[in-house]
Amino acid sequence: MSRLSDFPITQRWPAKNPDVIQLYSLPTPNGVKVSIALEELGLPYEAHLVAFARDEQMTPEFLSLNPNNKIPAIIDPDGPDNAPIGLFESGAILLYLAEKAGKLIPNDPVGRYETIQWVMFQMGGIGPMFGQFGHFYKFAADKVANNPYPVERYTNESRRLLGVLEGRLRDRKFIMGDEPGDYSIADIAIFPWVRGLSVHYDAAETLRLTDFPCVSAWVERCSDRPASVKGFTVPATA
Ligand SMILES: N[C@@H](CCC(=O)N[C@@H](CS)C(=O)NCC(=O)O)C(=O)O
Repeated sequence: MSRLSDFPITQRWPAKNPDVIQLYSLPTPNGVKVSIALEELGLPYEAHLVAFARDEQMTPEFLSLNPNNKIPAIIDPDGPDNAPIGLFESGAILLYLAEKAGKLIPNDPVGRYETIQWVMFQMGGIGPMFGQFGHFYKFAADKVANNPYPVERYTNESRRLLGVLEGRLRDRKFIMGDEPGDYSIADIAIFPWVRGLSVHYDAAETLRLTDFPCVSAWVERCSDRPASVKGFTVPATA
């Protein structure tokens, strides 16, 4: 598609500023990864709310951009070869934005692949496992009231993953290193999910998060950044 207006999603969510990146999202742990990255990178963007309460992720317009009916998704009107590019999957979007801006990912190949490795650790481990934990522990608790197995399984798996992070962060301020410049898309991919264990699932006690002091200090460090504070509120839900 050669113009932003060629993307059917723009019929339901029209662009007020068609020259900037269009973000289709909701402030969930997956959604805020992208708003936080956009804020950190200083890339201009326009955010559109995809309201789950109205099942908007299932509309033909949204599915035309992401057939997998999940936020976040973006269109960059100024993609490769000066043509618009549409993308879904937050890990792919983070990589795209970091490489477009030349920030939040190291330039050297080893550091770059190491960063991608930790982004994938979030995409394949933290996201799906914490997500299942939250489902059974909070959102579908009534459905498993007589069966402790799902909560036990995902509690154990979530704690195991937190242990992996604790090991990584024991001697580093950020996933990729100790310097302020080491803050990367690996941090941005992971910390909103760990924050969500308390903020979205109220599970700090059940998961005994005090066993992971380096992880907790890192979540605070990342959450306090101005770009994170702003990114948590995008798109506005009211
Ligand atoms: N692997 C995807 C996961 C995205 C995802 O699970 N998004 C959720 C919100 S956090 C969603 O859109 N759910 C709507 C649905 O499943 O209908 C990514 O990282 O982008």
